[in-house]
This record gives sequence, C-alpha cells and structure tokens, in this order.
Amino acid sequence: MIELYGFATPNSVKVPIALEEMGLSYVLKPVNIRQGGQKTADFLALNPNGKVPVLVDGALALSESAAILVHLAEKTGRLLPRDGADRARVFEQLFFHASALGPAFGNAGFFKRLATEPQPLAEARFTTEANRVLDRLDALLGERRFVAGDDFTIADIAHFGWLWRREFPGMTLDGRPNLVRWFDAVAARPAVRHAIARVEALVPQAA
Ligand SMILES: N[C@@H](CCC(=O)N[C@@H](CS)C(=O)NCC(=O)O)C(=O)O
Repeated sequence: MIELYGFATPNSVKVPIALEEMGLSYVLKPVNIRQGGQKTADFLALNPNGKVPVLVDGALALSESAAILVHLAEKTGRLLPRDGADRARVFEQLFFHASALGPAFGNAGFFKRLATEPQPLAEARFTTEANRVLDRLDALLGERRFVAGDDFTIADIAHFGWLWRREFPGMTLDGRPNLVRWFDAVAARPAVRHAIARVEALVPQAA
C-alpha cells in the first residue's frame, strides 16, 4: 500500500489530490510540521531534507512534490501526456511552479507572517514576484482551459496546492477572472474535495 507522509500544507495536498484522481489507495501518515514532526529522526531517515510530502511506494521513498506527481503519472499513465509538445507543456508548468510560484509564495508568507523582525525589502520583493506570477497565470488561462492545455494534468495539481493556501502569503485572485474560473473548476472536482478533507482532518482541533 502506498504511504503518504504529509500535513494540511500547500505542497502536501498535491499528492493526495493526484492519488485520488488516479484512483490509487493510500495511507496518510500525519507529520505535524507545526510541532516539528519533519525534524524527528524517524522522518529524517525517510527524507534527510526534512520537508513534507514524502511518498513511500514499495522500496521507493520519494520527496519533492513535483517528482512525486511525475512518478504517479508515469505509474498510472494518467494526467501526463505520453510525449510531444503536450508533455513538454506540462513540464514547463511544473518547473515554473517549483522555481517561481512555490518559492515566491513561501517566502512572501515567511516574511509577512513568520519573520521575527520586519524585513520590508524582502517582503516587497517576494510579494511583487508572487503577484507577477499570478498575473502570468491569469493571462495563460485566458488562452487555455487548464494550465498546460485543454486537459487537466499534474501541472494543474501543482499550482492548485499553493493557490489553495494563498492566504498564507496574502495573495488574492481578485481581478484575475481566468484564474478564478480555473481555481473554481479544479476545487469542484470530487477527487480534489476528498483529498482536501483528508489532509484537513490531520490538523488537531484546538480544545
Ligand atoms: N520543494 C518541496 C518543498 C517542500 C516544503 O517546503 N514543504 C513544507 C510544507 S508545504 C515543509 O515541510 N515545511 C517544513 C519545514 O520547512 O521545516 C516540494 O515541492 O515538495
């Protein structure tokens, strides 16, 4: 049985969404990153980089959400075109996510919410970059139904993870109608709703 180590986080949620979309059974293993679960010896033995998500599929323990999405797509033959330009467009968006959207959102959120002292230049830099990336995606979705073309792919799952958690970096979809149309369509998919419910159930409720 596939095991997924994760929490209700932007990078973790991508994996159960893919598993649900692909009809794969899995066990969800909570790693509470608010309590340092990602730095325990047991977890570091799985992922020495100390971050979620981690997928365990037989003998393979795999980190990095984009690599996990590709692994699952290749295992099932789903949500990733087999070859040609359509496949290249999916990788273009996966790399755009991993090198641009993810770091901009993560760092904007850190400097807005978690930095122990104000860092206005860093906050402005990452907020500007996050907004620029969102504007780029809104323009792209004016030309395409999904981020890599006409069909829903693992690239949509990658972008959705951080857009689902956009409050953390203080981002909004306001004034970006194509992005709103896309976000609502992805959020309404039964597999997406089920995956979100499963990761949200991992978060302990305050008494
Ligand atoms: N590039 C990695 C990023 C993973 C990542 O930053 N995970 C966050 C949660 S979304 C985490 O584990 N944070 C805890 C920490 O950095 O200590 C991926 O896409 O999987």
